[in-house]
Amino acid sequence: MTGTSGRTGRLRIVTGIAMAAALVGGAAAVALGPPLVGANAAATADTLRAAAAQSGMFFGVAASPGRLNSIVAREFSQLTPENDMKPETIAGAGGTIQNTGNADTLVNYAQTNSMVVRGHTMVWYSQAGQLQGASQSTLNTYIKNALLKWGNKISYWDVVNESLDDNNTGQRRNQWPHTLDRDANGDGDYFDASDTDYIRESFRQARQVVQQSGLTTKLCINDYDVEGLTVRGGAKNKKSDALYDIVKTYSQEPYKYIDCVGFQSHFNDNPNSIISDDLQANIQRFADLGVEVHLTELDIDDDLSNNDIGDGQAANYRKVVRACLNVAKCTGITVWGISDNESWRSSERGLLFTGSNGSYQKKSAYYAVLDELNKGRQTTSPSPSGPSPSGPSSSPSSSTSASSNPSPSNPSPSNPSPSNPPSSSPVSPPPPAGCSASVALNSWDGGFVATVRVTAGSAPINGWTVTIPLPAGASVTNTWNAVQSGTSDTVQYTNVSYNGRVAAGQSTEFGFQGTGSGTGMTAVCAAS
Ligand code: 9MR
Repeated sequence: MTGTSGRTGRLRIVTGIAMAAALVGGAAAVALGPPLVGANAAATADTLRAAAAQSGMFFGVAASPGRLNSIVAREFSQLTPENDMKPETIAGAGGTIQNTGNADTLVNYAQTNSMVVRGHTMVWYSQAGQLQGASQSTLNTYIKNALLKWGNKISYWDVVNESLDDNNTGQRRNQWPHTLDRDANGDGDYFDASDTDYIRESFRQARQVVQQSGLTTKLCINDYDVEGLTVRGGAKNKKSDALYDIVKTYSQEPYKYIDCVGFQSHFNDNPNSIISDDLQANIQRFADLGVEVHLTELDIDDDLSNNDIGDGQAANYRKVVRACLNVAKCTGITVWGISDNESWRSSERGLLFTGSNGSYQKKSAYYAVLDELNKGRQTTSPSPSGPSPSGPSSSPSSSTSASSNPSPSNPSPSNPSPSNPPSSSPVSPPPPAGCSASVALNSWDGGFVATVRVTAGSAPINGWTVTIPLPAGASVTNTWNAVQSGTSDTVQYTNVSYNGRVAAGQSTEFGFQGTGSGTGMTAVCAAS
């Protein structure tokens, strides 16, 4: 149930789970908690749950009954049982359910406090208890029993957890339940009709139960080290690509089994566990399949000394929360515990509070997350697939859409950007000056994400326009942090309100996603 492979220097427990939460949507149409200080978009929310609710997101926590002190309901709008819903605890013989006392306590607490619940987890090689080695038929019995036990009180279930191998191989694991798989035609995947795939079968069963019982519970797949398009050094994240293939296959016709994907988001110094600059692009890639994306087990090592992204833990939290906020279908974030002292990885001090036994102090990471949540979503172009009708609202509230990173109306004292000072600054418009733009590309079969870096020349600029001739057959499907004009042939991007001003020699970035091949693109920048 645990593993150390691929971890640099420290033990990493490789377990899996997925969280559940569904802010809005089906049975999960749960009000987001106690008086929502931030429900009025004009106000600044002073709890995580209220701040997230402004963007139609949940902000959740993993807990066990012993940790249900008042801070949980005050700060969090979603709850994941950290261990109490794992088969190790609740699976009986032959796929029955037993010993649900702690899980019931958590579900009842969530109901009382208007929190969404994520069931964690059904089919998993680790902590499998009496399911270990079970047949697909027994797994199916268990899946049915687990779904029916709590029904719509559980908004999201991690049906399959941690199905993929460590070390960026892009392969599935080889231990049970993978031993149930059979690649009938030997083509290297389990997606053909003649193949046997425990992922497909488990989701098929879950979907059938949901449909036949009229449940609104959403069905998720969850994994770690899948967060970025790339891993350290810029190599493709093959594990993420493999997850993408699974979600793409089983979320679309003719299956339509998978509703949501969880990026566990245990960020640390491991080369495959870093916070890469393309996190947002990868969230967007999955979101564009029409599924909800959640960051399900977030914690961030407070010493990412080998991961030179961000200035420290608070900045890294800010970056991760921002990546989610900028994708409309990223509908929730869950931290994997309340306090460093009580975390599964306490030595890395990865959470938002310190202290124990209900006596908690907020860390600077907490304030960074709260501030970032209060800025709301900043998507400049909706996902082509759009938010699901039953999903949380994707549209930013009036104040949050206007208040972006950091906007004149909502400057962020803790994260001033040289490229975007508050409007109150007595800055006279600089003379027009030059800029340059470079394109970094991440490609997969049939698609790509381009990250474009705009750099001011020797003088500051007040705005920019980037022109990019696309390769033949390429077409843009989505853009963030810029205003797009055109989708094929030659496309143009101009700055949005918060990233037009760039100090001399400084840079800002925007991105876009496309179909076809983006290879060979160059960009021309004009400053204004
Ligand atoms: O946080 C959980 C810890 O208390 C357990 O001892 C451990 C057992 O494997 O599982 C931890 O939770 C894991 C989650 O279920 C799946 N993803 C990784 C989490 C951290 O290991």
